[in-house]
Amino acid sequence: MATLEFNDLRQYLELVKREDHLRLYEGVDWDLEMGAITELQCAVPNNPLLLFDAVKGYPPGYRVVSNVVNTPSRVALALGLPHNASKIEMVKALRKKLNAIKGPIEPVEVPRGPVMENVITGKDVDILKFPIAKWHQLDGGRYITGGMVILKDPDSGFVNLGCYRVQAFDQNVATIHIVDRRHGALIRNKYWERGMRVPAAVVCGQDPRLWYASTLPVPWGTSEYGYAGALANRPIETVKGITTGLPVPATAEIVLEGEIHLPGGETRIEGPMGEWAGYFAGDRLPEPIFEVKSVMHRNDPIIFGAPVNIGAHDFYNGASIIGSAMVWDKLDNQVPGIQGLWISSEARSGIMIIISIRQLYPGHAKQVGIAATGINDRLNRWVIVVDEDIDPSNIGEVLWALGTRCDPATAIDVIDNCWGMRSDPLLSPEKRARGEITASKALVYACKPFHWMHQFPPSLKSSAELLERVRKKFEL
Ligand SMILES: Cc1cc2nc3c(=O)[nH]c(=O)nc-3n(C[C@H](O)[C@H](O)[C@H](O)COP(=O)(O)O)c2cc1C
Ligand SMILES: [Mn+2]
Repeated sequence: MATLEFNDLRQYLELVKREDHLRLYEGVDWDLEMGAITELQCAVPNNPLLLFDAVKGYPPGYRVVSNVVNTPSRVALALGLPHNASKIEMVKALRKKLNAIKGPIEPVEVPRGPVMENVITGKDVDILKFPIAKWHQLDGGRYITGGMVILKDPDSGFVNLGCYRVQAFDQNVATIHIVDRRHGALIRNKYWERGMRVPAAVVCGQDPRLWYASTLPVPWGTSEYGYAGALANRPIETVKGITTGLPVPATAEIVLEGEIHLPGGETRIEGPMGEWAGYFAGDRLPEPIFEVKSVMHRNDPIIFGAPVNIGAHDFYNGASIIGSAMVWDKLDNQVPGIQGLWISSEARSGIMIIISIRQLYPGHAKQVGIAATGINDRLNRWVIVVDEDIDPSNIGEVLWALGTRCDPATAIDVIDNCWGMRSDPLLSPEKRARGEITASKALVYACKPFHWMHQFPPSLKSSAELLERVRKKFEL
């Protein structure tokens, strides 16, 4: 059997070429065309991973990939999960895998790595020599969307990796947009409070497991390097950054190193950018610049693009598997009877959680709803609780439950003034101006009312046994 091992982005692309579907495009413009192709492909089930080479105005070899891990089969390849399993089976398999992890596997520093094939410093630095895309029509400029920002906590020395958007302005000027409560912002602010610029490295193109780690709520104090090492079951190799001394992945495609200036210093108006919720909703504010002092890159470098798109087959389709596994795990520690959990990708990251339960006692469904919304760290507007016969990842079945088992007058709880986000498209201009960054949420019980569930009309669905027997007999 062919090995499914990989050690960096290139080896993962080879794996996708062999086991899945990779499509090469040449002569595409970085200015909106790459973005539009990516967007169109997100409407196609089981769409290919997109590789852009010979981008308009750029020499061959300077490449960009998009739609990297947005289909269940490519998530399975990246995380070593079973292929062709149902979404819920994949979530279960990932939970098992994550629970088997004993702890972080710390990275190891090596003297040299492929990222050092090209080293550029001083006046020769030019980040626009890479075909960084403008993805969406209203984007404020060109964006590195699937990169990772490496920062070191000046107190404890732990190294944090976070996926934050990076806008490329000039040869050596970019900005890094970090939301307030992120680890990256906490670390950055510590330097700023001490009147210091912030040493930072931006990685564009890396092992997808490392990238996943940089997008997940890995606890404060645990380096995403250690988490990714555990996912890969081997330590991530790093080399010392030539400007910052920060550990950077030895097999990274491109690493930009430099300093984030102080808030009172040089700034650029950042954004807008098509964001997670599918809108240009965030504030357009001056952002202190990230001054790039050196660049390292592999020969024929590949930028990892991860623009947001609306579509059943976009990035969130894959992210749902991971998010669902993490929330389900935490929920299982608090309440019994959880049969399945799915974070709807269509509703956007964490906005809608659907949970199937076997109802065990009066109030059980409410307990599940309340616990789930407390656990979810994203902007969670909807929790839908369904019975065990409903597959939460099958939106048709969920709508059936909503249509037939949810009495709106009695089975929806609305809770107002919960925590919100500035990038929430529903945040009114008035609330935004007052700094009242809150949102409401609904806990929806689309399950049979507990106290008369045994009198609830039986479902017309045939038993699994009958269906299986007939399927076999008539080769359906
Ligand atoms: C494609 C993508 C883009 C993201 N862009 C940003 C961003 O621009 N700013 C931000 O603060 N978080 C962004 N995030 C979310 C963070 O990566 C995520 O919350 C992560 O857990 C943060 O890591 P940290 O807790 O170590 O800071 C993005 C996530 C994804 C998947
Ligand atoms: Mn972190």
